[in-house]
Amino acid sequence: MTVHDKIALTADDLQGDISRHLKLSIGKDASHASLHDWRMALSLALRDRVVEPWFASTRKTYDGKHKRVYYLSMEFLIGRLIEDVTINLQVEDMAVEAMKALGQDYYEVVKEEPDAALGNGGLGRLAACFMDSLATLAIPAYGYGIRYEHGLFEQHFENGQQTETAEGWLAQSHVWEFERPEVAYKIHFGGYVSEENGKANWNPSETVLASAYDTPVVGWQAKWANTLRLWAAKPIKLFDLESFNRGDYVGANAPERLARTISRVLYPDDTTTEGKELRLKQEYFFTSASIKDLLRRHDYEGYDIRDLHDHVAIQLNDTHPAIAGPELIRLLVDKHDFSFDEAIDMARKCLGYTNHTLLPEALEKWPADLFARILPRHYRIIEIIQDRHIAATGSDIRIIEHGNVKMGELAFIMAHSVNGVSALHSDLVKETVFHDLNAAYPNRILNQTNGITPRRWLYSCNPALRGLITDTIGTGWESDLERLTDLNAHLDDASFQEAYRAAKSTNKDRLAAWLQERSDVTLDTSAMFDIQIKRIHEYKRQHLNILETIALWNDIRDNPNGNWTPRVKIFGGKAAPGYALAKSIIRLINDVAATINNDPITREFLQVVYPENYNVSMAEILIPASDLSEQISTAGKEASGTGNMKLSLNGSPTIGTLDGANVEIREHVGAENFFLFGLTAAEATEKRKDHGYSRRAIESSPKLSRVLGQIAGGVFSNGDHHRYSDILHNLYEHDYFLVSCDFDNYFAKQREVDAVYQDVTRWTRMAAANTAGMGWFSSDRTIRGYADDIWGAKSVE
Ligand code: F58
Repeated sequence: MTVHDKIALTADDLQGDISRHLKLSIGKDASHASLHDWRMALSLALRDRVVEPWFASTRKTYDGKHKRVYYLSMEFLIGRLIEDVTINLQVEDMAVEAMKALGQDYYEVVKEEPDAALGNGGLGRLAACFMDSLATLAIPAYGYGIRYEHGLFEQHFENGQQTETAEGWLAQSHVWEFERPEVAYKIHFGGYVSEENGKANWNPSETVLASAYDTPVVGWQAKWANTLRLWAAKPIKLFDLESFNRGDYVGANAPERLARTISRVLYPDDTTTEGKELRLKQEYFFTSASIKDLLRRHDYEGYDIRDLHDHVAIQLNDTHPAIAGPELIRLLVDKHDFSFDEAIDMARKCLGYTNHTLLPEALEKWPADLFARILPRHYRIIEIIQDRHIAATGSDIRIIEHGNVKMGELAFIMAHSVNGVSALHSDLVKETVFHDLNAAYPNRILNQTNGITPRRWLYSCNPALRGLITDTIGTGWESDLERLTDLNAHLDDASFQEAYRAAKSTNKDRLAAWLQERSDVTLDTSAMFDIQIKRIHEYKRQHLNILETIALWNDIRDNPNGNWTPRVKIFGGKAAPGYALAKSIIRLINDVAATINNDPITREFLQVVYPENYNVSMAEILIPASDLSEQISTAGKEASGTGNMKLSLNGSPTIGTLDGANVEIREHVGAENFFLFGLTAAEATEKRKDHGYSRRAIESSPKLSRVLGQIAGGVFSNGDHHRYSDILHNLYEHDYFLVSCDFDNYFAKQREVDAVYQDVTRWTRMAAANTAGMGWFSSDRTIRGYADDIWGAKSVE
């Protein structure tokens, strides 16, 4: 049975459904319908076809008594959904045809959809890829998160500087979701704990409702569909009638305003102290609702609470939902009469924890007094967990220490398994942040190297390459990505190479047209497209890239008749609003772009572009068009990276350090197809002991000294000598991220890239070898790893 039989669809049916929804659900006549109306109608028609597989999956899970996975994540960076669904249902051609018959351009309609940007970066996008793979593998699962009213801020550049405005994806109705007013839980905060007959009783001072909204997530070829359940905060009392009647109209709305604040906005970072309380409330809010929901389901299905771990696997996506442990214990002890030992044991059997960072500033901790004020019962439970942990292991690691509650330690101690997200990162997790806990709980730390969904990150975003792959090795690779190794037999075949180049060229043309339309910027599509797209952070070293760009500019100006390889340097990414140095780096990139792009001497060889507001949809245009992938973080600092995987899969060799998953990418695509440079993680650690290393490195590099001198001299800031003193001071005096030490090596490696790029055959082979070698990085492989090693969950097939 084909997927089309299964969902009973022809282009005619789809056309009929779209027309019907336009009229009956949207209330518009075709002659007056806007692009937006057509999008709503198309989305609803597609959503209809997801419902059957969704119900069928729920029934099978229930009937077969299958274990369910609960993926708790503060972030799900899903992007647009129309294409996702048409691809997974395999109805793209039909949708194009149906819309055409209705006088509409499917691709224009698709572009009208706002991104669901409920995440900051890699961690949130990983959760979205995991949802796709869980559905594709038919593993019963729920994603649980927050239905933020405002997703990640929109980024603008004013005089090259980042400014932010609120994002408003829910300003239009979000047709993919189903509101579940009947599924709502009371979530409490504050108050005090009393004791009655030896039982603790939490008397909270504040209560809000967590109300569920479900989005079906359909897998490849609609074999299975899971649910993404997002919680919105609502007041228990909608309206204060008494205040209203007194004429206090503002006060009358206070309960609603207060409650809604909790799901109002996605935190762009966790570095600010303001709003800490609100963030803690957000974390508890969605975690508590999710735990209550899964317990209710367990009970509804008639299972014994003592068998919870046989039916439930809860994965904590970083520490944000780490309160899940204490919350589950609280419910087991206070409501189900478990002893503390039994409850701790049960919670641990259900919980897994994924660590995504080693950066100390990103490891969550809460002031103990704040924590105890908002969650008094949980605070007490954490003390008990800590006591039992110390008694059982003799470890001197504490959860509450120096006036802080440390969420990493809590998550670690409460999970039966803790994983890092690349081989190197997992090793470093053992050696550094959780060194002592690893000794106390040997074998608890595992590795699950990240992955990406090939449906979105190749099939959907790169139709040109998709076509070539299918023509060359047939279908099946979409859900068995390691089949891409079959391409290896064709790497030296001239006609394959030509077709591979043609596909890349199509994608570069598409990017150029997009940029022309969006920002009136013209790109030379014969130039190398060199791309760095990710959040702006010192450890990711966008400044290394822009310093190298300036050095290259200098060299070209010194020798304008040299055999230069034309390059377009493309940057994309946002800085956390409170992260001053990252914002300076953005400004520097934009300033350098303004200078270089207007230089008639270098213009044909070098261009710098930085489109504002990088997001998932932009990534889908940039990634297929990339020739060179910049993965240049300081070794030991990028936990994994997933953009590195997307770029390499789409035929963009990496220039990179031995960091995160770069290490494994290089192993899979072959060292000869990867441009390696820079200190290793161990060398970086050694280097930092070498007092004054950065000044020495700068002084011994004529190129870098010259570049920094130009910046200090105001070459890129209209003579303003101080605009970049923060970056310069940082590089000369601290340079913890070793930009100065890696600079010369990076510059030299870039010139090697230039040379290889001129050898068209060699370059094409390299690019195609990247595609062929990347199959292992499918998130299907990652999810199988979690299912087997952590969750004990099975595919229902
Ligand atoms: C990222 N973390 C890692 N955190 O940096 C990246 O190496 C890895 O590939 C990815 O996770 C997936 O494992 C990340 O994206 C955040 O966005 C935090 C969210 C909460 C606020 C602070 C940033």
